[in-house]
Amino acid sequence: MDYTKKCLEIRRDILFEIGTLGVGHIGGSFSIVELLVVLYYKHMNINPQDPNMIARDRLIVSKGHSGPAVYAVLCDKKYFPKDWLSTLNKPGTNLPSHCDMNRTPGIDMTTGSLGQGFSCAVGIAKASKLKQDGAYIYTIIGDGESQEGQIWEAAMFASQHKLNNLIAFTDNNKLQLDNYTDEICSIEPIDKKWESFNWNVVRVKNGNNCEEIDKAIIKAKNFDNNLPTMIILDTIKGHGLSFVENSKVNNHSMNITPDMLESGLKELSEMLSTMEAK
Ligand SMILES: Cc1ncc(C[n+]2csc(CCOP(=O)(O)OP(=O)(O)O)c2C)c(N)n1
Ligand SMILES: [Mg+2]
Repeated sequence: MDYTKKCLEIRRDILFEIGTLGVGHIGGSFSIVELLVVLYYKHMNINPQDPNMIARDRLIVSKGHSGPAVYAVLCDKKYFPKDWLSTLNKPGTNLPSHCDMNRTPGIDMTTGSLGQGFSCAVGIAKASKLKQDGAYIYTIIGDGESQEGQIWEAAMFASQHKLNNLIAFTDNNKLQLDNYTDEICSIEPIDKKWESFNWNVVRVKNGNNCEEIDKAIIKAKNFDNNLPTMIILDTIKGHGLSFVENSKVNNHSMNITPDMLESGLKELSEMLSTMEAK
């Protein structure tokens, strides 16, 4: 798997989705592209022909506003046809801006109210343990989302119940809705917080590097202490496209004009061609 190429293609599709609509959560979608690619193309035991396969691995994207990123990957995996991507959040769509398990094949939990999806992931991991089905349950929370008390209630339950089938990620992109997380309500030292809740903790310095993410997941699967694992990914919000990344505090939900869509698609296509020429 050529991770770099796949990430460029996925970013192109996310930009297309949001640019076609004209507005959307592009920053937090771009920061988890590498994570989604490593999960869906290397680690997850899933079957796009049978989205509800028994004992499949699951991904609960608790920061549900990153739906556009998940849709780009699910579409590439052939869960649904490509023309769905131009319907993002339009009336009657199967791709609402926030993840909805009743509308989109491949979405394992309806999310968007921050904090709640993580509790669902913990519940699903507990159910999987009771069924002894051998599945891994993956879940992604945001750094801003980590300010929610509900996260820490679920965290206590997961370690007490020895949910070592649960591998969670914090997309630590340092920004929340309209400012730096540190300036609003800092979550640091976030690794020590998870350790004190009795979780295994792995911190990935470059959370937008597929190889580093892959190593962290392998490490999480190989702990032999029955505890859940939190992988903290130090990411960049809006990573991978210059005008999005440079917008920083303004890239949470951005208006994308037709000109921005065109220039962004051009930038990503040029990066793809440079890569292919090598
Ligand atoms: C309970 C709840 N409160 C507020 C919101 C509105 N909201 C949506 S995204 C967001 C910021 C989240 O920041 P973070 O978790 O860091 O996400 P990311 O940076 O990855 O986009 C907020 C406040 C929400 N969806 N749910
Ligand atoms: Mg954030």
